[in-house]
Amino acid sequence: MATDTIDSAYRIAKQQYAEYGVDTDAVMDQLAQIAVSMHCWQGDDVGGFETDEGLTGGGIMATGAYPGKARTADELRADFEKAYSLIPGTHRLNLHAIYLEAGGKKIERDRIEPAHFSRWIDWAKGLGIGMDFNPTYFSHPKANDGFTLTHRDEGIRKFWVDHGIACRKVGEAIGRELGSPCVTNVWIPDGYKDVTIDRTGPRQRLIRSLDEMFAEPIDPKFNLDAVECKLFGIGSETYVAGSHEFYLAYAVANRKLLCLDAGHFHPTETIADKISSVMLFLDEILLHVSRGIRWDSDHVVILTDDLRAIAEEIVRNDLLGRVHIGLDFFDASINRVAAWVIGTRAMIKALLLALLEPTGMLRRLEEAGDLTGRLAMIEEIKTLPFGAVWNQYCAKQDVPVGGAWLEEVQAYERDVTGKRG
Ligand code: RNT
Ligand code: ZN
Repeated sequence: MATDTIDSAYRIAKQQYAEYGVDTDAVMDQLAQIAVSMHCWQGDDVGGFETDEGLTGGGIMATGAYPGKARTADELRADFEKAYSLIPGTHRLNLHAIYLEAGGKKIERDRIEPAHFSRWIDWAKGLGIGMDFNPTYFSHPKANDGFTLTHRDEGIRKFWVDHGIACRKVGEAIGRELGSPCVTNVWIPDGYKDVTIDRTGPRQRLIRSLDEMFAEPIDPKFNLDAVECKLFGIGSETYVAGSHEFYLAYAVANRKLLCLDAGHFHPTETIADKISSVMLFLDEILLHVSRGIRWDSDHVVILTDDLRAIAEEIVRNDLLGRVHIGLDFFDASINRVAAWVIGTRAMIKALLLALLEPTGMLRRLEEAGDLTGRLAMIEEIKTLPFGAVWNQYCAKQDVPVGGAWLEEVQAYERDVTGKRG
């Protein structure tokens, strides 16, 4: 798009928003401060570099066979950089433990060390971005029967506790090195496919495991612990030990971050409405912004009403400093670099829309009991020229405006990802 067109459209948009008391320049400055944590696992279908087997077990699945997935950490970093160059703002990298680089040596999960992630950390330092981290409780022989931190076998349970402890140390090192706290998020698949008699026992063991993992205090300047709840998974349709009630209570009682994944509730249950409740009892939370279709399918995030509602709750309640926004989707049926770009740009668009909302006016209508006016104005502001501000923001941030980014991904596919065997 021609710079002139972008500029003149923006000038008109700025006036229209000003009529509602919204300062679009200030909004763009504020938006530039928001870092979204981009998950590494979209780049290779949650495979990681520990083995060549890819994602096995854990009740999650990447479907599709689009060619060109990253096969090495170098390829994944290159793909990430390509995506990153097409997304406005400064964001973060969210890494799973299976993305370690151990120089071809087999490192057991309870033995991982910050050194195995030093190339990632150095690379992030070079880009000037923060990092988040995740222990990996799936794709492993000791997780094959569907149980990890809740395992009845003390040896196996201990192994996974030690993995969690090792990962917190990696998180601490990341936070120290990069000068920005690393959110280390614990998600386990543990649960039963069918009718479950003892729903309490696994949860008791989970408390014990978490307490053991979190026993050593780590400076929150470097590492923040999060726990992620879930309703069900493939193979754990009836019972998941780490349910919402379980982790909400655990997080409140132990001052941990709660991770709310948009795909982890009943299909019509959304996470936006949960934010204002849990933030009354927790200091900080983590979001896994995802898009479930009929189940926890982890479709690429797009600008849906659900996504907008999440951003609105964060912005309306002034929670940008306490809510960590992470993405969690993995689609193997489309170009993976494009998937990152589409999903992350959608998240940023939702935040921009929320920041552009004349919330003060809507709030006053609500407080005055003018519910007709509230609904009427919510509908009216939907057609304000948001796209002109978005284009201007992309131009200011020096990334492609509109669909121009797609050509860059296509060229990258031609020259790089498409050549991978
Ligand atoms: C699984 C959880 C979890 C994973 C990642 C890969 O249902 O959402 O966050 O998607 O750890
Ligand atoms: Zn998740």
